[in-house]
Amino acid sequence: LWTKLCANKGSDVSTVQQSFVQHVQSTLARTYFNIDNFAGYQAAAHSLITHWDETQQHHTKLDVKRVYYLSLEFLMGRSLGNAVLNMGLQGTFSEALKQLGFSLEDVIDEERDAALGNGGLGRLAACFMDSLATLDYPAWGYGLRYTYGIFQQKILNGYQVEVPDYWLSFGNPWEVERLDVSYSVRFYGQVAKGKDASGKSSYSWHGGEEVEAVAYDVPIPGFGTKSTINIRLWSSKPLRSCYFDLHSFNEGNYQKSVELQQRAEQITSVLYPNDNTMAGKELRLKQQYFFVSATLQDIIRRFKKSKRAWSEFPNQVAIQLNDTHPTLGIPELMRILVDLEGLEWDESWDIVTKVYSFTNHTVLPEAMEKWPVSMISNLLPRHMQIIYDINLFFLQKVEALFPGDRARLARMSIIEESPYQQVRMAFLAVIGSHTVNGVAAIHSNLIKSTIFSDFVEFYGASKFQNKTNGITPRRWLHQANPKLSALISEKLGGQGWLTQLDKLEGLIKFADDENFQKAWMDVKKQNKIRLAELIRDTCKVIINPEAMYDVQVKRIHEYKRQFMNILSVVHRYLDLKRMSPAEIKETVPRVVIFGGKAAPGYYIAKMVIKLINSVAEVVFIPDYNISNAEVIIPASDISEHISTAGTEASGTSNMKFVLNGGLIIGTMDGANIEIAEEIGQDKMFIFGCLAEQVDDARHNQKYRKTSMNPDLEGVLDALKAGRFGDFENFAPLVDTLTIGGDYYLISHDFASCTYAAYRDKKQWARNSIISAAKMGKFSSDRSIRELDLPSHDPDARQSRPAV
Ligand code: 26V
Repeated sequence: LWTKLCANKGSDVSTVQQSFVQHVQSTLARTYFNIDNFAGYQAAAHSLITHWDETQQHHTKLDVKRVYYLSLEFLMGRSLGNAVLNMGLQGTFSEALKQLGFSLEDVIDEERDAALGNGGLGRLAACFMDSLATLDYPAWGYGLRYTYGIFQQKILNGYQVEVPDYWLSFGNPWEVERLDVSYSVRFYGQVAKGKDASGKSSYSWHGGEEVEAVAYDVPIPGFGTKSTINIRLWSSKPLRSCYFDLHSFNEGNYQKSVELQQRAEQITSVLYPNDNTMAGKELRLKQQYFFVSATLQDIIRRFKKSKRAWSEFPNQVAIQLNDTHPTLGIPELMRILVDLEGLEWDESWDIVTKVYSFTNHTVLPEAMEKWPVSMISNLLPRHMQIIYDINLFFLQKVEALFPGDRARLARMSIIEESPYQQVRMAFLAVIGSHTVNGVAAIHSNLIKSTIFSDFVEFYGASKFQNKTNGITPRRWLHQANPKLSALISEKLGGQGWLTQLDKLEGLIKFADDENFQKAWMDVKKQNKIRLAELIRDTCKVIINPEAMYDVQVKRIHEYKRQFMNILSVVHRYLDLKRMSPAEIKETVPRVVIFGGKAAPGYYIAKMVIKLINSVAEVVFIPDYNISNAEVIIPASDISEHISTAGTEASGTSNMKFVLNGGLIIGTMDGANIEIAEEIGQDKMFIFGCLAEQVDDARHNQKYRKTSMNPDLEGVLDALKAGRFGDFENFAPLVDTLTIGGDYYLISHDFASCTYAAYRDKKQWARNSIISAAKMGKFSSDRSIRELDLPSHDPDARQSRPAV
């Protein structure tokens, strides 16, 4: 009977409507005459997720090895539009809602972004989940359910103001609360040393405080498959057994008893908004341990159901660490195996290193996670001992291979000694993993020759691999740019390209076809009008869709050089002021569009925002996020990816822009290099210092062996003359170029960064088409296939039983 009832899932208009109405009435307890677009959104979401839980049972039945993607960040954006497209229900939902008096678009617009991430790293995790589901991998994502996502950015008087993102205030229909899935997590306390039955030393960690981790599951439907995978997000709660600190309560100290409860909830309260800088706060360390403790308990509980021996754990479990943030999972798994399961150290270490692999996402020194030994000893005393032991056994092996090389031991030690003892999380991650990967070819080579060079000598090069990032074409073209998607499908005779992106190459033969060029550029024009409307509504600025749109949207950081971009805008403006009317007529009208958040404590980045807003005729779109990115990216003619060579590990928006027919201005950095390899350098505006020249250029800049670029000097003079408001404001910014030694080489790269032609419209259209057509490599499906994960499930590829 159950099977019969569960199988009763039609995907026709009337079944969708029945489900919708049922959710309005019973889930939302509303009536049809009292339902607005927001309730429409909620009911639609509930209708979609009702029957999503079959893939797990299927994988359990198949008893397959699973891959676990551990990430402190998932930058998902909205889900409704994506879900209907992935499930092939766009037409049905659109019609079903229309007949009920709703527009699907308006209903989609009611959803708030799930913004549980900072930028590239969090969005990559989200793209990977889409690909894992689409490719039918038996995968789980694990993360934290922050009560507050990345802050909302308001611009007041040109300055960034941060507003808390209380994204759950009206509920979240996409999550399933699993009160039955919860674990307790310990902090602080003591380690007791004892002896086990055989007389061997044993350790137990006790005391301190405990909190509860409760699971919330977010289903991720694959595109064109019935596979749905899960992201399991943990929320912290007070331990069920001690909702009140009874002792305090009995003493009449009500205040204190509630405090404990609040301390527990604080753990998953807020996403740390630093991107590429390490703050070193104890609460962040707590988040990381809370996360890995709950996740490993869950993974192990699932493993134990199969009643296998521990030696089989690596045949059943693969864990990918998204940066160093979940690295405490390494000593935590050791603690579980040695202290709780009674395995020998060597046997445990063998298991651990077979299970973990680690992705590095940055080489910036300020982003490298290091935690004070004193802090870890206090918060996680047993883990600190285990880290010391891992280090000891590791350094003994280094010593055996390189006898007497004291300097090498100091360089490779997990513990940095000076100015005070700190744990180098990246080294712990390398030592505890079987493979390490970078996120673009240049970056993977760089980590081998810089931060991990000693480890390459020790382990051999094959442990260090490259997995160039990718993006999901489902969200970043099909969903964000429906008109271009339709045009491509029409030309290629179907939607096969959405799961085999290499098929886009089929467009090349139309690159010179004038009708196709026109259709292609028409779509761009419509997308530009859509963006002009967004800018009108959010910035109260009217822009001209005939002008070239020049876009730089990404987190604000000195290494990304938004400062250089705005200085070049001022330079072109000063040039225009000098030109005759005839000359001005020859120039290409250009609208320069910026967007991006600065970390709240990053003073220089915030001043860059203020400067951008002080230059008239430049648009700064507030609160750059996934949802407005979906409008901005398809509308760009040209976009800026202009980091100092060797600093941007990969970048992923560069891929999104080109896939949507935008050209790019970029340096030879990150994935720009591989994009150039695929589409041809001639189709990009490439400029600037190469990575291998950076050291020399920096040296020369710092010791003033090269003088400042004269155009740049002219721009700084205009700033100093107060052309863009009180100079005092901007003095610290200008100082970074002078007394700061211009570390990011703005002067060095300034001459060549300013111009891009847009005059020959035909040539532009051709370049745009060919570039997009050659983006096949940059699908996140390709990245996932390369990750060498447990094999996927060929039986899952049947059409989805829908609602
Ligand atoms: C670092 C930290 C340090 C501790 C506090 C919280 C926090 C949050 C984020 C980060 C940044 C990690 C590095 C990162 O985001 N890298 C970016 O990764 C993208 C995906 O691989 C890549 O495309 C970008 O180039 C790279 O900057």
